[in-house]
Amino acid sequence: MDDMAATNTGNSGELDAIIIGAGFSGLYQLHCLRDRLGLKAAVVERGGGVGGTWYWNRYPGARCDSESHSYWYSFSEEIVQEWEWTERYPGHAEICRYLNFVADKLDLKRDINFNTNVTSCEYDDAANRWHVTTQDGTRLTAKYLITAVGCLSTANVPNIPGRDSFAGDWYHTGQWPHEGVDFTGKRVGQIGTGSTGIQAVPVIAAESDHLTVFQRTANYSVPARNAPLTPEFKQYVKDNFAEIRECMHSTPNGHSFRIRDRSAFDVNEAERQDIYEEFWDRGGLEFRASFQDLMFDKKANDTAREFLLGKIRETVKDPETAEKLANIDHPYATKRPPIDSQYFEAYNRDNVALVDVRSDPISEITPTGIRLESGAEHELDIIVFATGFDAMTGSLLGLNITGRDGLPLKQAWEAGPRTYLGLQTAGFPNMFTVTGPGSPSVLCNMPVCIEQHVEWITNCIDHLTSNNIDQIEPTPGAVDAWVSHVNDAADATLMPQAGHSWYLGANVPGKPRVFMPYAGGMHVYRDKCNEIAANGYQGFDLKQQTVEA
Ligand code: N01
Repeated sequence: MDDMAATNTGNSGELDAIIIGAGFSGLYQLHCLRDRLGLKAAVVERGGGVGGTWYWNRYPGARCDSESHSYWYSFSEEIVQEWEWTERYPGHAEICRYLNFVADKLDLKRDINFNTNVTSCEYDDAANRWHVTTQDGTRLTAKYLITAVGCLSTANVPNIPGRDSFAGDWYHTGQWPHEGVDFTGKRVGQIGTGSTGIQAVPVIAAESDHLTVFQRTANYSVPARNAPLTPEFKQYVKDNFAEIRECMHSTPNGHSFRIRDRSAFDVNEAERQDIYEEFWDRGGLEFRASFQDLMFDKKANDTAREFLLGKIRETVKDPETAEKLANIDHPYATKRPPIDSQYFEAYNRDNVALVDVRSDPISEITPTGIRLESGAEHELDIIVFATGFDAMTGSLLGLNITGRDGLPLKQAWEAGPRTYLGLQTAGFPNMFTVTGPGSPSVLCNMPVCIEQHVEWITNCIDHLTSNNIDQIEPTPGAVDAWVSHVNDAADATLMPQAGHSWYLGANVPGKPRVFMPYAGGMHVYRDKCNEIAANGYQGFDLKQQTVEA
């Protein structure tokens, strides 16, 4: 068990609310329902400790791409003042320490059932209750079900023929062993060059005998420029947190920087290059904020693309490898833009090779390595799958949720997720999802959208309780209108142009292709949610139930 884990507290029986997941969302949701509303609430968590995504993602180089002073809870001034981050971007271990600190400070662990897998969640129409069953047969019952399972928590391990015949060891980055992996003297193959793969490459390259990277889609990356935080910066954050929070709450992506209010064509080419150089030197996700039209105008985006491709060619010494890395098929930031620490530089090492599996796909995994369609073989001792997640819907569908009249969520979402505000689905009364599909979620700095959702859900439940309302559920019309608005918001950006993106579900064979997150901006979304609540929960059906005698 994890060293920071708590024991299973054995919460069971009849509750007001069951929360699934003990990551950023579930912890705050528990605090709000239990300590603010005084409800009887418990969390069910499959991991042995708190952390959610960060409990599992312990792969080499795992670090958050949001800056530490924006990647934490902002609801408590006391917590902000007591906690101190050490680096510009927090590593996974520090994030886990932070979440343990918060959980202990708020005394949350006593109401969390760790090491507990949910096997089904069933809505009982007659009783207006949710029954949650766990793998040991325990049944918890509550009026409200809150799924706080994260957007990127179900590993996507591609079913490549022969995978189970591999005589070496293989790992998925999102299910990394807690004891770590010793790469010393090993020939490692890594499949995948998304945000995770790009973080892992330099670290595995330094620790292993040899690393072969299997790249299907080449990717842009901007240096993170991680560094220890200075005492002055730490003090600045503590002294100015209200202002920092105001910025995070009023920007489309929830970061602590603003998107510059200028077009890429408001400046001449030389000035534009200087601006890109300045943002490149500054490092991080802020590069995307250098001009306001990068996500909307293909020509503007092309200017960023050319700059970034130039950087790859400048950095990578072998021209053939540089061309493979620069052969990028989508506009910049239309897939989640990675940031890195010496990613392209790693290809200048003698022990790193790049294999383009777009032109020569993987045909099978053999006992000794990976074989390509051309017949080329790569002998390996370890395979690392940095192949991402069944994002946004995988973990929700994995809960085997059935709503009114036994309707499975899988069936309701057969053609893709259909929610109102990402918060609720028609036919699933009193079930709320934190950062669900149809909400800004993964297009926003996660703690910001998590806090907004948790607070909205808390206020909503408070409203229901205070007004003796038994049930809330969106109307089918409100769901239809929201789904169509989510599509329109995506279509207004360049993001749907990245055909292979997990935003569209395209990375999982057979998954419906629907743009899942809400691309209209977190600030816009926040206002909409507030307005809907202020208008008496417009678009939701609020019912007093006639309970059978
Ligand atoms: O996953 P991905 P990820 N054969 O899906 C390739 C967040 N995150 O874990 O693009 C060969 O982006 C796949 O290729 P393609 C962040 O939101 C956050 O890297 O499908 N290749 C791609 O290259 C991020 O976006 C932080 O053609 C295969 C890669 O595997 C999200 O997690 C840090 C393949 C998967 O990339 C997911 O990132 C890290 C196959 N069969 C990640 N299947 C933070 O800082 C897949 N690939 C918070």
